[in-house]
Amino acid sequence: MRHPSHFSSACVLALFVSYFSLAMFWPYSGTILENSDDGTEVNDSIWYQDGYQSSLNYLGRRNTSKFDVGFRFHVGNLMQAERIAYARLRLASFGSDIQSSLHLFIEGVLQPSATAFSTDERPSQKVPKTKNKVDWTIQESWKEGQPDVPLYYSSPDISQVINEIIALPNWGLGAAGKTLIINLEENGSSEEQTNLVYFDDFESSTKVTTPAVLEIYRTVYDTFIGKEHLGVVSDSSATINLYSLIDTDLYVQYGTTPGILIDQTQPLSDLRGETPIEISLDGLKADTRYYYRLVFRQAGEGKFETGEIRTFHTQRSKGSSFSFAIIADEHLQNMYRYPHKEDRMELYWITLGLPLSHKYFAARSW
Ligand SMILES: [Ca+2]
Repeated sequence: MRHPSHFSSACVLALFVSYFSLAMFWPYSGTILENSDDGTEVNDSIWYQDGYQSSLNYLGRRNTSKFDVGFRFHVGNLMQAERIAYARLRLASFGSDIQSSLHLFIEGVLQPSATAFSTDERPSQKVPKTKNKVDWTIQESWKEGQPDVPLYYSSPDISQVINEIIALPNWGLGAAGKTLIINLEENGSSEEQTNLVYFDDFESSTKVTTPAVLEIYRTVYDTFIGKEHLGVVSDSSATINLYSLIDTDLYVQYGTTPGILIDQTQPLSDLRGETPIEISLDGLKADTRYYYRLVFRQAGEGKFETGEIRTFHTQRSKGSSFSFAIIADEHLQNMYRYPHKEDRMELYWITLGLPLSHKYFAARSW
């Protein structure tokens, strides 16, 4: 059999690894458990724990009315004084009314253990606040999701706010345990316009809600939401693809023996986060097994770390025998619309895993 080089085993392996990576490195999430863990505060004076209207939190400004939102997250797995690499809020949108732009900042409450909100303990009254604040400007309208098909919008990185809170010497030791409060504050939007976004408020166990989530990426490697994987393998080159949420410095070490990765790519500095990264390995030998690993750090920060050693095989010689798989676009993004969604994902992983199991291939495997 003759096979085009880009249907190489490396591509299949890469896809397999990347789907498994999604499962294995999903960020740690801080959750909301009670109705009083979130709500809207209007004009720093009135607290609506069920959301301002229609079970929705309002955030922003409508003329002289200011709408702020408070969240208390339960983060039982966080350790006092650990330093997380990245964090963001994810809010299930129910639309917006943006006439120009909505100016916000995100701040935390500097308490070792945060109790829930109430009329007497509104977000504005919870003190002291963190020194770190993160600006957030929203200019585009938010599209509207549905309870069974949520549409999430994400905040900028708020890791510095979280790190300031959990660095408190007695963080997590109070009666409310490992909890922390994050507030979203309207900050300087026009008083002659409406600039509001709406998102789901966690209300009760009987209502279908999509509560806000605090996503926590503890390590730099966790922020690689697209883990390193291969594409376009030829007889003399391969491309490593990667997607990071943060700015990074990185390069790749590679070679034909796993313990001795004698070659390396040109170091790349200050690569922008949230931008696809492609690194080419060139001058490779045909029909040869290669090993590689990432060497990376947060841009300009600290020591370099190394990733796991991964492997691929360059284009086989003509006439040689090998096994390969073809996969189709499974439309995984629609999966949650259907019943038994976990089963469908499991089936897909099994399908991807079959070629790797070697059992079904008598021919030479990779
Ligand atoms: Ca609530």
